[in-house]
Amino acid sequence: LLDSYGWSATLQRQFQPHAARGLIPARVTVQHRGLYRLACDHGDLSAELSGRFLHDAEGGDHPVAGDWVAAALRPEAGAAIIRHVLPRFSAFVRRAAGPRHGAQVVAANVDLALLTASLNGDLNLRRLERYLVTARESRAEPVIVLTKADMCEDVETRVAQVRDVALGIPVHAVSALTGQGLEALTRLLGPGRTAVLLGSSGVGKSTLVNALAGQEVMATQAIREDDAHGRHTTTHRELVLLPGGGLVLDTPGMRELGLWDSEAGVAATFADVQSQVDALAARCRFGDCAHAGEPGCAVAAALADGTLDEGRWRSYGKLQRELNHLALREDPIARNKVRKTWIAVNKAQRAAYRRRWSDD
Ligand SMILES: Nc1nc2c(ncn2[C@@H]2O[C@H](COP(=O)(O)OP(=O)(O)OP(=O)(O)O)[C@@H](O)[C@H]2O)c(=O)[nH]1
Ligand SMILES: [Mg+2]
Ligand SMILES: [Zn+2]
Repeated sequence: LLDSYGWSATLQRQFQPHAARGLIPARVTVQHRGLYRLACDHGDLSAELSGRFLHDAEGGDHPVAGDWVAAALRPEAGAAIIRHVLPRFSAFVRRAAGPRHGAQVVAANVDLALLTASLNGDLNLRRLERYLVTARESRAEPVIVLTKADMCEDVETRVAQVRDVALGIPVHAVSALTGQGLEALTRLLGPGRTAVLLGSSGVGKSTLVNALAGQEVMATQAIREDDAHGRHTTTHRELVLLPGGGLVLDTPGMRELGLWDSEAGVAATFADVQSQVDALAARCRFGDCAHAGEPGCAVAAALADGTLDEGRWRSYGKLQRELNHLALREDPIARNKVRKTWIAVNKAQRAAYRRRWSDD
């Protein structure tokens, strides 16, 4: 059973010290507040966190859906206690929503980040850029999925607009209703490969899971008629094993996606803008031009005549300011702790990944 959930030789090695202490390996399939469901060789278990997670600050990051954990079986049938989280090879991390500061890990150990937006209504490219930044930072492979193609008159134009900001990241138009594009998605999800669906409420994430699974696994609900917003139908995260052997993780729709520690992600997402600005800067009147209203600014001229896309330029600046603000405000110790839990082990891998994105 573990193999079908993507267990690997690397994980097996990392698990050795826990095995020596009599713990069993398992993957978190459902996460709902403090309650978990685990998949393991003993079947499906319900689990809670150990006291160390709950009371000890050193317990680190709580497990999330997709995590591999070391658990202790309890005397009651089908129950376990989660003692450790194994190092994550990828994590989609955002700034926690609402007044709570800090990072929130939305999904862990995913190979693919399916960034969803609906073709029903206005496409928000600026929001999509946020998803791209966070996904490029996650070490999962980003793929853009435009849903509800059956409700759009001009799919090709929309796809082209999205491609302009995707900088080579694949874009798929799909419809759960007609089946358009589903085969292409299924092909991306080979056996043991995990994809997470991310996006706003109502875009059709759960409907897509059901279509891929070939059965009603997740509840779905019509969007609001007045403003076409979703109703936040899904309230927990759930990893679903597909008939073809792939795994897809459904998540609750996000109201906002605040950036967390994403310098490399921002740089990669706006690499085109940055190289354009680098070239223009040589023609600014002042050598130290900040392109913020100085006379004789070549960037301002390019914005005025449309050679530089104003929407993207503004978006780039906004996200950079958001990161600077975060760096000043957040407690560096808290930030380090989050980084530590999933980055330390794979530092070299991460460097290689960054090179991969910065090369293009
Ligand atoms: N026409 C059409 N409607 C769709 C499609 N996919 C989803 N819908 C509808 O969109 C509505 C919302 O779908 P959900 O799957 O519940 O959306 P969700 O993204 O899971 O929303 P949250 O769980 O709130 O985040 C439902 O009424 C679906 O029937 C599609 O491809 N075409
Ligand atoms: Mg849903
Ligand atoms: Zn300038």
